[in-house]
Amino acid sequence: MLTAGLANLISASHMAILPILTIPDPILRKKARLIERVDADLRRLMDGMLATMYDAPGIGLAAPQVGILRRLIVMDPAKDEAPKNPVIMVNPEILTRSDEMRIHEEGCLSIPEITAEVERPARTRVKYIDRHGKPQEMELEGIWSTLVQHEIDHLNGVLFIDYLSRLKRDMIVKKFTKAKRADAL
Ligand code: GNR
Ligand code: NI
Repeated sequence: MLTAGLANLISASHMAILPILTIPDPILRKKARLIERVDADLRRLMDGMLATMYDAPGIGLAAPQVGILRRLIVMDPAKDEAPKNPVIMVNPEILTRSDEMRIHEEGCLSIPEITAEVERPARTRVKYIDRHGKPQEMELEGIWSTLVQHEIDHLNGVLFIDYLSRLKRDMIVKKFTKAKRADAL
């Protein structure tokens, strides 16, 4: 007989890849709601989001990007060759941010093929609920600090282009609006 853990791993391996919303989809601008409990349905969504993130490939994914307005994020910034090291956070909250900042060239699966340098706090302390429903706290630095802030922004309807000049942001949004309009013709 399979243990629950193994059964979950197997279901994750043939989990359907979820479609990722792209700008200017209005869902991406909405605030996601708090999650009330960590149950089997939520763990299925976690597995689906991880499978979707690795397939893309990306290093993070927030539930609103797959059309679910709930406060759930998954992250794994490890390089391709490195063993998988996913971190899953339910209802993540930033407790403290360092004064020290870092700049990282960011991309977003909801804004394909666009990257830009964004400056964010270099260290972030976060509290969240884990996959087992247990409260946790974690201190993140480097790429992890950038990434957790990028993902929590998604839960609040904020995108990395919001940190760029209005001119640059408007140009990017316009490009995607036009491309989608052309697709619809
Ligand atoms: O795959 C992603 N790469 C990335 C690179 C630098 C900073 C942030 C990110 S997150 C992004 C995936 C994504 O869109 N997550 O919301
Ligand atoms: Ni993103």
